[in-house]
Amino acid sequence: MSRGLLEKHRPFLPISPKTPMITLGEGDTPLVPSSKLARELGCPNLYFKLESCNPTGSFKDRGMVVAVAKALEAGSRGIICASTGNTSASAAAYGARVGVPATVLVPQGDVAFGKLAQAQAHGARILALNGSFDQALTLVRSITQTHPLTLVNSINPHRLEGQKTAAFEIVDDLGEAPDLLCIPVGNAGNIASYWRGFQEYRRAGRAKTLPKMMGFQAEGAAPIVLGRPVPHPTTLASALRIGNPATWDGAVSARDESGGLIDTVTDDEILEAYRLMASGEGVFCEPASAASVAGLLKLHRKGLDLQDLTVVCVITGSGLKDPELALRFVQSEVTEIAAEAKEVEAALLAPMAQGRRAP
Ligand code: AN7
Repeated sequence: MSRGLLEKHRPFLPISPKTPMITLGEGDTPLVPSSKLARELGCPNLYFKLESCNPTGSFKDRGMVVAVAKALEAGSRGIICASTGNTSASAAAYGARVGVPATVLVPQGDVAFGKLAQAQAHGARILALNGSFDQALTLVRSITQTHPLTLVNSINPHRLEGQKTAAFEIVDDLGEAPDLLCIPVGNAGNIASYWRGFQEYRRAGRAKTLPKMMGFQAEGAAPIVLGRPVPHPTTLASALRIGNPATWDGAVSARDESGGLIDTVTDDEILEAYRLMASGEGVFCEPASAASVAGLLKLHRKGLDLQDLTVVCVITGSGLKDPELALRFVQSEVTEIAAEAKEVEAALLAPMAQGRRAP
């Protein structure tokens, strides 16, 4: 039986005797060794932290379970968030789980279909904003000043507390911190959480070293790399369409204190990594998650020797969130046949045609 994240990581979390120990089975996600990329990059110690294996298919559940437990403890009447999709799916699921109504503000037309379907299935109130994620976040910040709703974006400190537990698990699995942690950066909460987690674990004597934090933003949505907000962020990785990250300072601290970097990856590089992960590693991630792998590929191309480094790429969300994108951007072929054995045989003998690849 799943103990759940709150129970498992209790000593490191803001849990009081009154905190309800809710769970949907979040956390404890697999750290899977790479097969193909490890060889191609000359990086024998390359691992993927599959946060896509969380209950709603993304890392957001780690922070959400803490934020919702604390909201319940405080007697909250409702939770609200702005989201590029995954936060809303997670808030909707945990809200449904504990019977607290969830309201989510999403940028209209900008959220992957699967994420919206999740929020709808869990019964959240969905407000599709004629505007950007950044505007949605500004709105929920101001609404929660005057309405008795709990904000469950990563501005809520309990979210980052929960998300740091992924760093603990990586150290537990490897027996030490990795040398490099590659991670996508959007609203920048996650990179700050991991950094906090690695530091706390070291202070607690569970690790001797700290990783370099290697964050990657999509080129068209790279405010931290540019050093200024981006008014109209664009990238095919819809989860990363964020122009003014809430945890900007935390991400910069993680980068600078760890001796890491925050760099850009192009949409083409994201797609290349997305395809490689699916067809070469058997890991179907969402494009935003592929940014971490795209970043590692970029480091390799620039000549970084990965032979003696232990590297973890965080796979933040599942490819199932956006099946339409997969069909648009991967080589695929569906052969229609009659329901007869000879047709199956003929199809098996025919060479696989080169599938169509969309531009
Ligand atoms: C798959 O759901 O911001 O840098 O509103 O869905 O911690 O924001 C999602 C972000 C990476 C970026 N990977 O993480 C939201 C939202 C996936 C994501 C990120 C997101 P942060």
